[in-house]
Amino acid sequence: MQKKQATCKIPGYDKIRQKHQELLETPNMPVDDSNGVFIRYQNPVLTGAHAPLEWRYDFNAATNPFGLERIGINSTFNPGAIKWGGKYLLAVRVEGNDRKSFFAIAESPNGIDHFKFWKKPIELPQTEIPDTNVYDMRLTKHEDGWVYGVFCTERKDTNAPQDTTAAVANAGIVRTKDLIHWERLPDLISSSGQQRNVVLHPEFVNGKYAIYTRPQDGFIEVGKGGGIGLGYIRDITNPVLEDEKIINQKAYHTVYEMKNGLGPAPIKTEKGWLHLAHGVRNTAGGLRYTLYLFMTDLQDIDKVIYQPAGYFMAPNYKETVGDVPNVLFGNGWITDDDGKVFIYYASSDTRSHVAVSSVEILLDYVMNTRQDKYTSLESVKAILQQVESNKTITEG
Ligand code: M1P
Repeated sequence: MQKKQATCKIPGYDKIRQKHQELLETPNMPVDDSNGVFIRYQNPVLTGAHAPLEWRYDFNAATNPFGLERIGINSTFNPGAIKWGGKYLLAVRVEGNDRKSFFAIAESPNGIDHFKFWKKPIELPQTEIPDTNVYDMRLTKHEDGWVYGVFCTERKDTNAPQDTTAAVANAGIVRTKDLIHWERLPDLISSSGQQRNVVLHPEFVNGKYAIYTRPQDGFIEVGKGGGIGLGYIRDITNPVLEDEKIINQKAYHTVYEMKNGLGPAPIKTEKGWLHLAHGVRNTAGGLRYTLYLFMTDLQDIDKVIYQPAGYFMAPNYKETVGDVPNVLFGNGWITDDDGKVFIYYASSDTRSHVAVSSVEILLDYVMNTRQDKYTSLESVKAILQQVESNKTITEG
């Protein structure tokens, strides 16, 4: 049988390309059920199906006569975010069918739709001990002039060679001036067994780099550790963590009862540093991840000055479904010059979404929502007080 020419296109390619293009060009519309604090959008901004066809298909009919997808992309989630050259850029955790995650940049002209991956994923430089898996990059435009990407690097726990699930998580650090060329710095050096959800603060504090952490004893369970920590680094090229202390604790019977972790680098406002974080509680149906906000003092960045009770955003019905159900995770947000805030979050470790708010609204939410008083009775009292004060309005 005569071999097909190597330059042949696979059958059905035009249809695949057309469907992919349609997906990329689908407009995203606001959902009409806003609670006033943020507006969700109808469609995810990125799914596995958004991944470029060139990553997935071998378009040579001689080597792929049936036009099969050769490399499957399972999910696109937990994106870091940055405004860059007027565009909205996401550093997305892309996970293949092989379970390995990597980072790829996707950009949109408006932050809401038309997100398109750059041609190639990021080929992350390695340290002496290569990463097995990498995920959840937080992008920080630092006042030292670099853009830093701090991410979780996961490796096999060599102390438990027989346990095929035993792993160690730490913070990997890269920096760039153009989001194309990345310089790898040493991983975070801390006294904690493991670290995840590590985020660089955008400004120096007393001449040092300030970095948010989440020390933990085990890979999944935080154990005796946990809580959002803050520590300092003198030299980012030798990132030894000093003076780490927990600034935002987990607490019994709250949405962050089991663990919590910071999302993106905080937004600086005139009232304080605005933080987005995730809190985790356990349920009979497994872990539930929701997003919450808090604010720290502008000068004393280790001091929490506002923290509304409960969650800011929880998975809606569609978002509860995915590879790891009942999870919202947010590690990227972008503030426009007019104060509009694009909150990028992922649902159930599967897809990425956007919700839109503003600095003004988020400040009002954080500063004027009641704090948790930790009992049912206190929650009822808060409602009764509101009913009472509403009487003067509704009953004249
Ligand atoms: O599966 C939910 C999330 O679990 C981890 O987050 P945390 O360490 O806070 O529990 C991370 O693996 C994260 O990527 C994932 O979305």
